[in-house]
Amino acid sequence: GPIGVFDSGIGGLTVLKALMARLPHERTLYLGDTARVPYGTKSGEVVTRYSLKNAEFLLERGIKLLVVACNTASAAALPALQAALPVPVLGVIEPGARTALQRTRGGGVGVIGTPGTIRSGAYQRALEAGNPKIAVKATACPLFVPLAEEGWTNGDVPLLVAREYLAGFARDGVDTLVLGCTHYPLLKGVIAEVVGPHVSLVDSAEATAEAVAQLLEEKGLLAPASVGAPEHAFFVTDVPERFVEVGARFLGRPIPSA
Ligand code: DGN
Repeated sequence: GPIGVFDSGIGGLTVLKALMARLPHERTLYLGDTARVPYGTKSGEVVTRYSLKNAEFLLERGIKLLVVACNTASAAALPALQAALPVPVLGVIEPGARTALQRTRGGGVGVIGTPGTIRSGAYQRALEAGNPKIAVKATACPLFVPLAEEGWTNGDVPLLVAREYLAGFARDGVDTLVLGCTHYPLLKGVIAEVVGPHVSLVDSAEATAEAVAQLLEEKGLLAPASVGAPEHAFFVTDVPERFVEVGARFLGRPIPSA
């Protein structure tokens, strides 16, 4: 079967992009819950309910593994999804936290994400589980999501917003910063400019793709190397126009509109 991937909307396409690069032979099914986006400002209970619905849709289509390609859904719903599903379920938080712990040189780890992700404390717990002495500084950056979707990823506006959100990280001596939201890799440039060259940025999407590859290998679930390119199917819960248009920027290639 294919790998199932869901997100609240288009953001998870940055995770899918990393998955496609790391596992070029795998078929994928992507579901963007565009009717209910954003998840980042909703309660954990509601996000869990939506997440179970998304998982059910993908499971009916025969997926062998589920990737929760949304930080907010991973933070709120991972245990519920793992309990409910008969296939392995991976979120983006554990892999991102693990990479950050490997990379920090002891100066502390910063985490940025949606209000829901930061409020849940999921990154903070994952980091402290790996290293109880780690200093964690977490900040919600809600305006980064609309900026990334509107394509305002360069210039004065995102730079000013990034300065407001991130000034504290430089002062607190954080040496590693987790981009704990699917949209933030698009703003890597301005984020790096604000926090400076001594802060290493962790892209949860890449860390997650690596974790998926390891899990598939361990379980003997890797797809055999095929002759042609594998199929990538996309589903949304609202009309597809905006997903197709904005999503191409997140995925780095055109999205077929069936
Ligand atoms: N995909 C969400 C996340 O990674 O937290 C961001 C989009 C949203 O639901 N606000």
